[in-house]
Amino acid sequence: MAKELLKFQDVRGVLEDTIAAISTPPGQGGIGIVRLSGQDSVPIVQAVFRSKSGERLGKALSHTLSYGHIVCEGRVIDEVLVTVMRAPRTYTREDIVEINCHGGIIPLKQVLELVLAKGARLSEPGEFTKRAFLNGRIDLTQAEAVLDIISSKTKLSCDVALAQLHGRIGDAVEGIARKTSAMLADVEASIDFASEEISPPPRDELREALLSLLGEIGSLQSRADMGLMLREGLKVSIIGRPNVGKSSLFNALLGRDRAIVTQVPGTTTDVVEETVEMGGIPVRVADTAGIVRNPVGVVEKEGVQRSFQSFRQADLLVVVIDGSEPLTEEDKRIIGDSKGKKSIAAINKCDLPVCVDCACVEEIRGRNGVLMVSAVENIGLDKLRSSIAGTVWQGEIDWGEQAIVTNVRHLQALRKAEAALRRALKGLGRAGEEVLCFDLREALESLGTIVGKAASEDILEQIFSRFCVGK
Ligand SMILES: Nc1nc2c(ncn2[C@@H]2O[C@H](COP(=O)(O)OP(=O)(O)O)[C@@H](O)[C@H]2O)c(=O)[nH]1
Ligand SMILES: [Mg+2]
Repeated sequence: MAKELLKFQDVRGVLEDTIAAISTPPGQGGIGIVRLSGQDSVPIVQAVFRSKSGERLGKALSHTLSYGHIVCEGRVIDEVLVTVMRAPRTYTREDIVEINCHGGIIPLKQVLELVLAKGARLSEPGEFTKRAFLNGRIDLTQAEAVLDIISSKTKLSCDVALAQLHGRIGDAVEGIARKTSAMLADVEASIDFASEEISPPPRDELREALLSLLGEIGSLQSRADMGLMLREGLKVSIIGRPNVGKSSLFNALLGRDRAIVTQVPGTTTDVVEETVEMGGIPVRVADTAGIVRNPVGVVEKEGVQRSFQSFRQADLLVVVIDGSEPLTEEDKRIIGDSKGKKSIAAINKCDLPVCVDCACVEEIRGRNGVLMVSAVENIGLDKLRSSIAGTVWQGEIDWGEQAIVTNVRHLQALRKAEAALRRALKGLGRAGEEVLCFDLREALESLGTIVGKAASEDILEQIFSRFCVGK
């Protein structure tokens, strides 16, 4: 792949540098690592390293540790363990040296400055991973997966990112691209060698092949909603009139007292958000100020406005109703308003005698998704959690088999490829071979951007700038 990339991107100059960065998080730690990648990694570190055994670093076997000191003008900067990993069996496919220092910011900075002074260049964010991509070790989906693994919020989202790192999405997309490319080659041959009586593939055959490609893209897209939720998290907003127990429910779902709860209506004046895991999905839960028809005063007005904003932005609403009181007009209005969105009605305070007319709630919002809960007595909360997760998916997902699109960029490119293939399908029998080739090429190009075969410098910049410096 590296070769193909060089055709449209001049990366040679960039790859000649040796880059260096502190790869561990800032602050104090047991150890801290300064990492170098590039052809001069070993000589640069050798120039500042004095091994205990007296052996030069250049002589060290690949993937071994050497013990010694980093020294500057005869002065010991730190006691270190140095790992030498020689190309190509490394993260970047280049020579990599990692200096394991004592994990304080001062020694790390000094060691970094020293290797920079000896000729290394400070790496840009994500540049190590970018090199792994440019050197053809991983495709772009795998580079993105590295970022997803680092930032994943639940084990499940981490598992899906790991599957992506192992090439699940890349392979699926490459498979589709290969078939598209083969079809394109057949049609092109019939144009180029028309005089030699190579006839274009039969229409029926082309139609079938296009439909099959569209089917494959469709099945990738069909799991994207779920995948995006898994990566980005599900936005849930807890809404209802004042004092029904929204903040209590919010705290109960979080498992700690995050929001203030009192018996005074109007206690919550702002939106409070936290992320919790439910059924493997990262869920961003928002507790909101109680919605009243005629808010009084600036604070209440602003609070209600923010509640509506959270309401609009949410993927899912949990409408809380106080079960110990009869339904009010405000309740009915809020339940009615929530009908246009995915929502669950939680009838709270079910530890107290039930006064609310549940049939009326069901009548307004439909039968499904009405749950009895008690935030204080912890009743029905597991059911609420699984209902929230259940709005993203039902049942178990077989992670072993499926490629799951978790990334908006991939989804957009799939949509573009799909549109181009649909145009090709529509044009069959009407438009000429040249038009068909044009559409197929466009589909191929969109698919290419996913794995990085046709990714522009802009796309790369967007992706890798989101990494931290030492990754
Ligand atoms: N008995 C009972 N009281 C509750 C329950 N949930 C909340 N409360 C009480 O209802 C009052 C208002 O709760 P709060 O969470 O502040 O409501 P919010 O205004 O909707 O956020 C407080 O006195 C809570 O202790 C519940 O499940 N059972
Ligand atoms: Mg509250």
